[in-house]
Amino acid sequence: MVFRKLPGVSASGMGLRLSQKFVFLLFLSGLVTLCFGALFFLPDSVRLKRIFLSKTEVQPVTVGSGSENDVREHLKRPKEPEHTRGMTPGKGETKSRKPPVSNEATEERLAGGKAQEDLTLSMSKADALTERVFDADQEANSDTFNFKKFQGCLLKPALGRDSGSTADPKTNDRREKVKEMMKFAWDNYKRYAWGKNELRPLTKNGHLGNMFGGLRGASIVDSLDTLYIMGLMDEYNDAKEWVQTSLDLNSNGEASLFEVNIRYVGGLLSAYYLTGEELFRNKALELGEKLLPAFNTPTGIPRGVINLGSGTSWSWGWASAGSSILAEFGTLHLEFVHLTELSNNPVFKEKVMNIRKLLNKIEKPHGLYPNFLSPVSGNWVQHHVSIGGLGDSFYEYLIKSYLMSDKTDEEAKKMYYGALEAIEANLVQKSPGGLTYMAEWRGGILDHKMGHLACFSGGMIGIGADDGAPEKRQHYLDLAAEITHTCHESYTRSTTRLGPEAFRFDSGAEATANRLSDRYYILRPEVIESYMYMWRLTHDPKYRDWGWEAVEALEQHCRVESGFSGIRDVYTLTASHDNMQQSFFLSETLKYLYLLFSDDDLLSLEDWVFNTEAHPLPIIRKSCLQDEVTEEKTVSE
Ligand code: DMJ
Repeated sequence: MVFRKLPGVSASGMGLRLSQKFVFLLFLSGLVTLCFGALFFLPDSVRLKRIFLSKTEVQPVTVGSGSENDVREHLKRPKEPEHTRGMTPGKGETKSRKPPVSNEATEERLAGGKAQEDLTLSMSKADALTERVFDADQEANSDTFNFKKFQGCLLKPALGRDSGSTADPKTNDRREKVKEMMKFAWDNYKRYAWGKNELRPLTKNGHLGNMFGGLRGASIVDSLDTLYIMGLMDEYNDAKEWVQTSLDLNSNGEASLFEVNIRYVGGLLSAYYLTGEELFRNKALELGEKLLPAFNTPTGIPRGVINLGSGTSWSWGWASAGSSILAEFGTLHLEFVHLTELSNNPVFKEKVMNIRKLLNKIEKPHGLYPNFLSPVSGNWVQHHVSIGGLGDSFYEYLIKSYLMSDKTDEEAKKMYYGALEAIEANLVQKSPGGLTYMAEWRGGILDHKMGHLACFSGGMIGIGADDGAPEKRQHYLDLAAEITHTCHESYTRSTTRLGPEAFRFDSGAEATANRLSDRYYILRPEVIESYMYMWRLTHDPKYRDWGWEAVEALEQHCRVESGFSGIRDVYTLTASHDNMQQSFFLSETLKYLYLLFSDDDLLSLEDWVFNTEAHPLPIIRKSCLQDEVTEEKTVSE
């Protein structure tokens, strides 16, 4: 082959230039590849990454009411070992990664009632745009909430005429006993676990866990309102001071959106509404703002896990096909409506109204709401329906949204009664022994099991009874009483007189647990919660007696030297404690007991609804709040 010589360039010189060019080009292409590769390591919020990867990162999830086979296939796939699970996603698969968790986390998530399988988080594919919510105007507007006027719109003083004490000495003694339990639980938390999330009462130390994304003091924030209504003012003041000086919201960990919302946002909101302390309002708004990026998904349905620092969000790895959980995204409404109320910023309410809109639009199998929904496609991922874990508080928030809106939110009302009708038609069962219970529904097949979590439904159906169709009102009240009775039976049929985590109505079981793994009791409130509502609605003294039975059982089996602990088996008297004083024991279990032994005007149901963590939020009386004439109407407390 003849090379035509270029002027002034020798053949060997030309070969050298060519190979130099080749090396240069090779280097250049390597550099470009490296740059693109590096994009994958940038945090999700970095702009370049969003520009280059946003389209390709959002992968379709194979879901939908019509694709149950795909879903079954997905569920059948053998699980990868935890340390590698989902680390190298293939095309069309969900990215997931293992969060920095210990075994303790399993207990915590079970405590929240939402974790059923493992703890792998699947990484969000949508951008986590951090949203600066408050512009200067809105910040100015946020000062417009008039606390005095709000108080003037309450029908009764928040704490009642005499802080809720009753005319009956026996009931008052019981009430004092519950207060003593709260003080005992609190003092031990303060002594051994101050600033941590929960107390470990056997080992006498604190527990942080990883449910709250690095936030601390869950027991403090969860206790503020309980301490306040019980008149434990020194303790309340310590709690308030801690919030002021030590509640740091600038944490950078992965939090459960649901848990942070119900415990922290809910706890801060109710502390504000009870006390008027601006500190609580400001903290609630600051934290609410940090939760907003979780809604940045193709549908606006938030993912379950959020990094409070970066705003990046994930779906729980155990939730199939990167789905979001009904009880999690459906349990934001009350708090977010109040965040808008207090800030004058519509963004919070808009986010939850968007969830509502999607749920209204989507087809519901037999009128039921399945537990898993894809935040990408907006379709159901599985047809598993439950009034217990994974579904529970979604239904609760429908009826409470209606009540909290001063009965103006007709859409919530329609959704609630529609859902209840479907539940009655498909889930409500009668056992051979005559006990009414709520079964679980799996694509049309019933699982005759009821979780402790589902026992809240007695109270829920009770508070909704009065606004149902006139011909159904008595029926709903009867149904509420029957469910509450069944849950009470699950307590009385155990040796400790505390109820198991789940009880069954098959293979000869009648409100008893037959599996070892269902026998634990972790200080949960739901059964007592229903006693409290049923007492307020009927004044049947049996509910107070049932509550007292629970107090005695808690004292006998859960009280230890330094606090209260859950137990591993309600059917044995040789106590095996789980060494955990859950924060909801202080915020819910003890509060509901205290209210059960108090007068109805302490946090009257005419003025307040309780969020799912028992934090009282006021009914929003728009017309009164906007009425100039009622300005400064005073309620003497
Ligand atoms: C609480 O955090 C709330 O009641 C939630 O709705 C369910 N789980 C616990 C109590 O059992």
